[in-house]
Amino acid sequence: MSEMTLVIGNKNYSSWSLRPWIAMKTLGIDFRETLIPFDFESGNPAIKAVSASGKVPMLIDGDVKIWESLAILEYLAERCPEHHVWPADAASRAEARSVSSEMATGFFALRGQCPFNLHRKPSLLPADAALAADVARIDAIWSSLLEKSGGPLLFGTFSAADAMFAPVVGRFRSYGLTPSATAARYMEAITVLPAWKEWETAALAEIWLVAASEI
Ligand SMILES: N[C@@H](CCC(=O)N[C@@H](CS)C(=O)NCC(=O)O)C(=O)O
Repeated sequence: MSEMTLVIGNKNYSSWSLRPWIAMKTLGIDFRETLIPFDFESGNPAIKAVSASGKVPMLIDGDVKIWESLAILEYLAERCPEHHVWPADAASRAEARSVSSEMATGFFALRGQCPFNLHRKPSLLPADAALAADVARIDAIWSSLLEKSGGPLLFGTFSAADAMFAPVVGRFRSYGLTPSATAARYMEAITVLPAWKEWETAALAEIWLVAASEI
């Protein structure tokens, strides 16, 4: 089998890229990485040359191109079943897919107001009801899953659901959003993952600045 390539954006800013990347690294799925820095002023021509959607991440597996982070995770689950991308138990798997879809399609206040930005010096934004509601819902998801599984990750060991929420952990930290003690323990469990550390170190070494994400 040929090696897969994951095309990603700037590690400091590309929350969607982090999702399949941290999953592949943590689950031990081999891949080559191609990083294309954002070039918003020119309309990201280098990304468009690779990805018809104009967005990253994109996984390339021979002739097959897969985009949309959740679709990439599903593709990996089928292609590499031995790496257990989703929880083994059917009920947990269904729940993991539910919270992952909720993440992929929601939380617009958090996503809009708190762009992923690892080099941001943590500070609070003005209080906002929609943002507070997103934080409360995420906290409730994490807390109920952790209570059920016993942690340290949402379904005990790492799964695609953790990949989907890892960038949220980054946002909570960068904007000083403080969840419950259980959720705070989950944030700790994500940020001690070797893959998280590797991504963060690379992000902090980047020199590109995306003005729209500097809040
Ligand atoms: N729904 C997509 C979102 C991908 C996305 O928005 N990627 C951003 C980077 S984090 C991007 O490529 N932006 C480039 C642009 O909008 O021009 C996914 O799940 O992969």
